[in-house]
Amino acid sequence: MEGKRITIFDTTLRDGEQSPGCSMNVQEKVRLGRQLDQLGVDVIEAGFPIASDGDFAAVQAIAAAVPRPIIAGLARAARHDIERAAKALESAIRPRIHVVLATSDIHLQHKLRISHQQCLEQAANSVRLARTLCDDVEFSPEDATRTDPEFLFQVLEAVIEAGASTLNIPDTVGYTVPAEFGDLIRSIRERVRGVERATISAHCHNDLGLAVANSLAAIANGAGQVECTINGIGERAGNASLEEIVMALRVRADKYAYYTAIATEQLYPTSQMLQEITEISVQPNKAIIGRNAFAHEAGIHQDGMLKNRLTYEIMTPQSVGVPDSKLVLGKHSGRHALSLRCEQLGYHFERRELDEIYRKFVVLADQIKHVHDHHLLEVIREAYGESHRIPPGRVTAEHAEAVAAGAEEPRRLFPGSVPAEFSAATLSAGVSSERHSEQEDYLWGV
Ligand SMILES: [Mn+2]
Repeated sequence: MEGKRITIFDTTLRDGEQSPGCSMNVQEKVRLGRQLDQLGVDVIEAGFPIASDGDFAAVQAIAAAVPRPIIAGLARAARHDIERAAKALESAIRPRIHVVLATSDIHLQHKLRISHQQCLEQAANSVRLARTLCDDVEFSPEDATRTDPEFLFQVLEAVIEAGASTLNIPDTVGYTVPAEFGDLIRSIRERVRGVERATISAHCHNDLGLAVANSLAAIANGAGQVECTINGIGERAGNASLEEIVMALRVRADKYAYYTAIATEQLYPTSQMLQEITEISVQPNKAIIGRNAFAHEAGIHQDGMLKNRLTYEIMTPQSVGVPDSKLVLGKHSGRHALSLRCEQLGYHFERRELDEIYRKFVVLADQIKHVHDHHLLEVIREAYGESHRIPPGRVTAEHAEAVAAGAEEPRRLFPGSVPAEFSAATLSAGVSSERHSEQEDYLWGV
């Protein structure tokens, strides 16, 4: 691998769990923790031990069950929090205490009611205390992006001096934009005394949909760690999505000279596990791991895909662990895709015959959103019965799979599944029978 290695700090179990409806029990957290280990994350933030006995137990259990990654526990800048975090991390091989204290005027005046001077002292003292309990201490100035930069630099200098080795810069409220956040990271790198002894980290929220873009801007300006979550879950609009950051760096290695230790083919399985545990699905068009992320329906796209995947695919589904990209048969599909599906189902048609199937298919697809295999089989049998079955000797690998899956049973697989209004009359009236040129294959769905 070329370029600089970026540390992936996963906070699915801490910040992610703070999303409404995403709480997990200890067993579920350990299960996901093991999967995050398979995925190859560098740091697992396992919880906030002072928050509840359940959180404490989860951090303890993950520290014991997942030995490879650094296991982090969150603590506010207070003695009891820090001691509780250290206690929960006792059995971790590589523990990290993550100390957080707000630094913006809004938070200092309205939430903490302390002065700048008190904030500076509390930050440094807390980090010093944490260092007596743990060699690896990370400090986060909460609401950093709304903090006066000069004061932010002072706080960062104080915590480096006190022994923090990671300086995490949170965009707690998801307010910053890429150019601004990149500038902030660069100015920290240039202006903070002792910064070369520490790793700068980014922690971005997605309130404006910019969490991943902001994280990439931070990396491009010197951040060595990003904090992110699977499926982008997290407070409010969520955190930066781990899978999007990792694949942006990987697919655009020509633009970003950085790499991660993530086993990308574990992205989809990890995402699926989280959806199963939380019973919260990602939107179908979610980048990388959404149901439609590798689905192609438009005819021109399907035709291109079947000829060469590079036409419409910038990464393979296999590279992120998705079984295969799906050619969804819908009303925008072309003949090429339809013909392939027919073959997969065990039927071969000549061009003219396929036209007939295609016309019926388009009428049906107008009525129902997704044409499933059993619908297509009924269209085929209504038109041609079993006369176009591929003889057993010519069975292709896909055909064999379809047979194994029971798709070829000589009966109506799902009786009554075709809408009643889908009759022979609507079929013949639906589309005129003029010749379709090869070019027309592409026009459907452009
Ligand atoms: Mn957060």
